[in-house]
Amino acid sequence: MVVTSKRTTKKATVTNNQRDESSLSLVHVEQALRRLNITKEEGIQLPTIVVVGDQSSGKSSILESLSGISLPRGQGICTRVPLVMRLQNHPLPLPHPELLLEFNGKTVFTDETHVSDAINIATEEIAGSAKGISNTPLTLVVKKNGVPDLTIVDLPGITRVPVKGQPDNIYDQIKDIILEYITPEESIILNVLPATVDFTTCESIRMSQNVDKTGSRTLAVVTKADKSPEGLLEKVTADDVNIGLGYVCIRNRIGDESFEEARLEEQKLFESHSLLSKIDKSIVGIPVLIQKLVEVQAKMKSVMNEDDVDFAVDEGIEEVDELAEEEDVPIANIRPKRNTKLPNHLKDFVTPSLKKGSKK
Ligand SMILES: Nc1nc2c(ncn2[C@@H]2O[C@H](COP(=O)(O)OP(=O)(O)OP(=O)(O)O)[C@@H](O)[C@H]2O)c(=O)[nH]1
Ligand SMILES: [Mg+2]
Repeated sequence: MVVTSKRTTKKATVTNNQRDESSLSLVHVEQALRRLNITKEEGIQLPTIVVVGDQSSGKSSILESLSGISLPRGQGICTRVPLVMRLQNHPLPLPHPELLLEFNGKTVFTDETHVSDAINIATEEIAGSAKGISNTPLTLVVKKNGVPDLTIVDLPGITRVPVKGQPDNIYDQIKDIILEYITPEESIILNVLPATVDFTTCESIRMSQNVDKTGSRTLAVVTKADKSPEGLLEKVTADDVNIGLGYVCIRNRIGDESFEEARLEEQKLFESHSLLSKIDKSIVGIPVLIQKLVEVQAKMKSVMNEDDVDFAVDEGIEEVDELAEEEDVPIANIRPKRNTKLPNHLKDFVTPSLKKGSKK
């Protein structure tokens, strides 16, 4: 239904388009393709998962847990530019995943050991060395055997009070960036809520409710379950904040733990903690979160009728092809690609209840 309205708009645009307006329409087509998450190299990546939450709520840690790749994380403001992580399954079991960063028109090849430093260097180049933020995104492509094809955007955390080196309007700047990413109806909003706080006070809830009133494309991820187990069961059962896609409670990697150690600790925590073990196993743990994301993504994709998507893509290709001729830019074929496998580093941790749940 979303695409239908787009289809009408786009048709009109193409019909009215005059060749002497080529630069204007190139911008238009590029914007439309970006909205659909189509890139020339990779084809369609629908839909995008956007991670939002208050500062230090554990957003980047979630991306780490999903990808098994170390990212900058820590206390105070850490993520200062949007990080678009494109997880892509590699058909062959590589000894090391292929990692590359794209920003400011540059491509930087990196590896698992250096990726976190490379992101910090790129962030400084984009947003300066103080604590300011920027809306210029950094793209991290991760090609790894066994990962699900997901595009996940990590955003700066919401903060109300500027710290030294931040402009007075830091809150508005962050809010604008978040709204830009969560407003398109193709975005799945992953709302990160630390177990340590009262969910009704979370600013990210208010923002997502503004653009997704029924919560139909909002999934809540409760981090730091290890830090505040008291009352968590009640909080996720009460659902005071209109989370349509439900909750998943997790424990991210802490300190220097390896990803495997972290998953074992998480598994132990939800199995044996006197309070946390009472939470239904179908809403706890990183493997459950991945399974849910893959399912939600597939469901949203099926809602967006294939014909409509193909129509939009073909229209986009036609338009871009025409303009590419004028601009002398090579355009690769654009086709949907999808993969719904669990990452290798999580396969051992899939609980029997999850396997049972996923058959439903
Ligand atoms: N104990 C515990 N600590 C966590 C958990 N998740 C994240 N942390 C810690 O919380 C701190 C903040 O984590 P980040 O992932 O950087 O948080 P963020 O939301 O990305 O922060 P900003 O980008 O600054 O908004 C780090 O020290 C993490 O190690 C968790 O599940 N349990
Ligand atoms: Mg972060």
